[in-house]
Amino acid sequence: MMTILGRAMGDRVDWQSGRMDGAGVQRSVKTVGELAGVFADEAARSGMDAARVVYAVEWTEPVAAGTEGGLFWGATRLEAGCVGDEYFMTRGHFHAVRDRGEFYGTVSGEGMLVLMEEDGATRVERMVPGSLHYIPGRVAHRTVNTGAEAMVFWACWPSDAGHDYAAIAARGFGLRVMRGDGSPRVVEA
Ligand code: PAN
Ligand code: ZN
Repeated sequence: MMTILGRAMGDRVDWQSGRMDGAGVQRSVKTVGELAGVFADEAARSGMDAARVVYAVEWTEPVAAGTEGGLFWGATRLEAGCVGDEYFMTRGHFHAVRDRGEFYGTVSGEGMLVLMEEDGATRVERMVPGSLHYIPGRVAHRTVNTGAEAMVFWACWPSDAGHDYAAIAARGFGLRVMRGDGSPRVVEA
């Protein structure tokens, strides 16, 4: 007896590179020039090549953004580098619908996931190939590449989560991850 399998959605993933392929795939790139105010050393940032890519995200939205009960899927490729002494990182956000959680799973590179509660309490988790991270609702999240290679991780988040960047622009995270002597330094912001 033969089982006829259902057809998967048309999108494809390349696990290692984090690249996706397919009609539904969206892509967003953030350059040094687009990250004003994110890093502690704004003078260092504005002196860098504004076109240099810090990170790129590819993802698929199988249902419309805002749909309750759906999921989005995608990968972030965060390049290696520093702004002054601070490692390249994502802007970070709370989900606009605050109680929505998320999974991250690292495939390559090394870094840190910075997690901040609504009261500002901040902690970090090490990201290494194979590390799986559950980000609970109401927790802001940012990733930092502390290695010499690009860091790639996959993510799955609710389609109605949305992204609140304004809350982070206003107050930042409680910790910053800086280049240290031999190993990264996690310092109070
Ligand atoms: C991720 C992030 C991605 C880029 O897909 O959106 O890593 O980071 P910023 O959105 O903070 O610029 C995610 O957490 N989605 O919810
Ligand atoms: Zn998120």
